[in-house]
Amino acid sequence: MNKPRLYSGMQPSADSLQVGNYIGALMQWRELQQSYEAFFSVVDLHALTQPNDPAELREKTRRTAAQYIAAGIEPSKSTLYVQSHVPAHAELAWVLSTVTGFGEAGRMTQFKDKSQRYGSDATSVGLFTYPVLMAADILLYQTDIVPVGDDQKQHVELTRDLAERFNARFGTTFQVPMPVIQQDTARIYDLQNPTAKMSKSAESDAGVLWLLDDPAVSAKKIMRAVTDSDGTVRYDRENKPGVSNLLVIFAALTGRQIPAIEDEFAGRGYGDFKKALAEVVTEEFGPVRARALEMLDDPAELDRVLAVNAAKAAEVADATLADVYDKVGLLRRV
Ligand code: ATP
Ligand code: LTN
Repeated sequence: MNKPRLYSGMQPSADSLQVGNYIGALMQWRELQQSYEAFFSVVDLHALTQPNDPAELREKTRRTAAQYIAAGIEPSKSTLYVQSHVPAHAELAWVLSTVTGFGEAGRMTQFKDKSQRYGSDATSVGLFTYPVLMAADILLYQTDIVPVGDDQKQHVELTRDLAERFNARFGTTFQVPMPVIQQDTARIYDLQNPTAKMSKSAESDAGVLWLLDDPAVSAKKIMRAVTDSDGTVRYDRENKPGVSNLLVIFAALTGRQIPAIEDEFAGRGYGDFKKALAEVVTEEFGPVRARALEMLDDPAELDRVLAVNAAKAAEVADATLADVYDKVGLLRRV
């Protein structure tokens, strides 16, 4: 029996992933890879839409892949690869761009936000077509589900529209994928600014817990996390965003329910609670960090694993691309 297909990816936009990436994405990917035929990519072509130092981008790409594996994505079970290693992504993106409306792409809120921030001269055409490349990633693999954060939902909806339009115009070619959006509790906020999403590219890193941080540094950040003057460990997103965020992290990493954690810390101060959370974080990330650093000590072996997986990915992707080229009427090279 063929398992349904799953596709997801992350940009190599930092040296380390942060706890939000781990809880909001990697923990689910790890689970879902058991019941899906999963493809996970490090989307380095997408990362080119931000300014990058070339040597650093290469390093971040390796580091992101190493952290996927260290967090439990199994490269012998799931196809974990680097996007640019499979040329079909860029090729399908071109074809899809010819069936994407200019207005349609212009309505993407991520593009509107970013282009407004950068100004029109610093906004590249690549940033505009970013969602079309993402649609190519997904459609090449005849994907059934795409687990992503809320912010990417609109891009997956566009992907569905493009697939349906292409199928209607040229005959059934693509599986129409479903977005799988994790619930609100899986959203992790910045420890210093608990109403803003924790993010790899946050302006200050004081409120970001990095997977590859030294445990002592993470502990310090947790002890300094913004709370409130109420003094009780209780979940109340509206009035106690800082404490609620820490509770969500605690619950996600231990697999425990929030009320049970509230009970455990009833009548105890924030200090005790934070100390316990620091231990949970150290226990969870200590081994992940060690495994990732060990892999990064042997980049040749990591590159080899990525090459094997890129070849697996290309087999699937090339078949879809060949079908697309035929359907749209490109002359085959003999
Ligand atoms: P950047 O700042 O470069 O945009 P990011 O840290 O916000 O990076 P992405 O690379 O955009 O993260 O996202 C990768 C995956 O991690 C996505 O599935 C996204 O939903 C998830 N993710 C990112 N940040 C969080 C968060 N704070 N809480 C829950 N999930 C998150
Ligand atoms: N745009 C996504 C990263 C991404 C992706 C994908 C996610 C690129 N291609 C395909 C799922 C499927 C982001 O910024 N998180």
